[in-house]
Amino acid sequence: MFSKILIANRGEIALRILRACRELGIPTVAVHSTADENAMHVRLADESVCIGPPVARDSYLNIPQILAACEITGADAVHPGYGFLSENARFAEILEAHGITFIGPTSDHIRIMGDKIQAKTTAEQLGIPVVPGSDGGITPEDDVHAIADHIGYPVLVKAAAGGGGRGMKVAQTKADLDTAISTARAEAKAAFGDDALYMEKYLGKPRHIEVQVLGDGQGNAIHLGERDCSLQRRHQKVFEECPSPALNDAQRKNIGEICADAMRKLKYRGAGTIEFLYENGEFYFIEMNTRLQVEHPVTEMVTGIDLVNEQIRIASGATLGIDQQDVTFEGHAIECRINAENAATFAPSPGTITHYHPPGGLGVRVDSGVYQGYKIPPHYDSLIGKLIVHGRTRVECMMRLRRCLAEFVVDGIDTTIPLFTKLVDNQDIANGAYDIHWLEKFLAEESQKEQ
Ligand code: MV4
Repeated sequence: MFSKILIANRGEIALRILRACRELGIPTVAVHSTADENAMHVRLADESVCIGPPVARDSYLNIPQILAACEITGADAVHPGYGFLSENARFAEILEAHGITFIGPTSDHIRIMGDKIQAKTTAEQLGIPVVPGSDGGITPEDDVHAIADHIGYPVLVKAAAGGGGRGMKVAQTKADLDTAISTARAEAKAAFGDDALYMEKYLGKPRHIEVQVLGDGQGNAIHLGERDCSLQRRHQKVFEECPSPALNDAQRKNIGEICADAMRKLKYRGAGTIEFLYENGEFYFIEMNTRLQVEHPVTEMVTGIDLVNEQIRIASGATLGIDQQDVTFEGHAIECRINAENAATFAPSPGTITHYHPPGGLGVRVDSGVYQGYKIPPHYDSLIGKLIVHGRTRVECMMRLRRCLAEFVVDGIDTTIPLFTKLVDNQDIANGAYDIHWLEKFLAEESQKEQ
């Protein structure tokens, strides 16, 4: 096992990792920017190292500084959390070259999944159902009209280096195709310095359903069910649940086994998430994330499995300690992302938290990095915490969530809590009847009402 783990992140996820380390009896090192001197992860860690100025590029993304922090403290492993360096294959390679373990997949697997064309080709070879589309990328020499006619309109042009919704263009008909491709190519070149594109059938009203997997890099892998993350705004998830209200046990088992089998063949190591669009009873792979995800707690609440503990054990060379038969799904969990933003306009709202009272009680988990008197710096993303609620049924979970939202006090700044108060009382949400476009439509209607 590791003698010391450096946590290359901040906020709630740094605390989440720290807690897993503490339970394993492993000392921790926090790294922080000058803006985060008073952050909770710095206070709770056994040691801390300041790695640079507020701007993330010079601190949380500064590889030489993080390496130096490992050297100074004697950390022999790094947990990257999510965001920042978590899917940076070069970072994983550099750490390994210095004899430090990257708590995550191999750099090869990170690199494959980072290229959305390679990810899709790999998924298809592994037996995962994919969205019908171009066979690999589309080049200027290809007969793109023939490819699109074969797929059938509408088609979606995507950037290989994209993901998270950047660099996508829909062509409703043949007349839109050339413009869609040239604008997508120009945007991809400008945004990623890589103009590789591919084409897919455009799905009109899918849900976003993702499968959690764990592999040990030695050919053992399991799935931990799915999460429904359809409620998004501008490609940012807002509300996530486990299980998906759209699936039955047989469907879960089927897609879960397909994913676990694929991970066995790939000899995948660590935690991963296989993302699908789900429409008319069919799953279509879109991307794979090779990191721990923000919404991992809903899976933990329903399975009772500590994903960060498993990531650390696996990274230390242990084999997967859990058989698929040992994974059981109990009840229902929902996560609400609490952002320091106005609940109607989504304007960022950094500043000092004057009063803080998180909810508690049975089935309630609050993962957060804030405290009363804490000043939220303006330099980072606006996620300040997550409210995760578990119930024996979805109805019980929703009732508990309503109670928790009423109890939650965060004064001094605007938060997204009032949005969730509206969502828990909405009939479509109560029915689980939503797709990836539902939230944006709801927000547009709400802002009309305000006028
Ligand atoms: C799609 C799609 C429809 N058809 N692919 C957006 C982010 C990226 N991860 C994939 N995305 C989409 N891919 C096909 N073939 C619609 C989206 C999409 C979306 C997906 C998941 C959650 C929210 C979304 C919002 C808009 C578009």
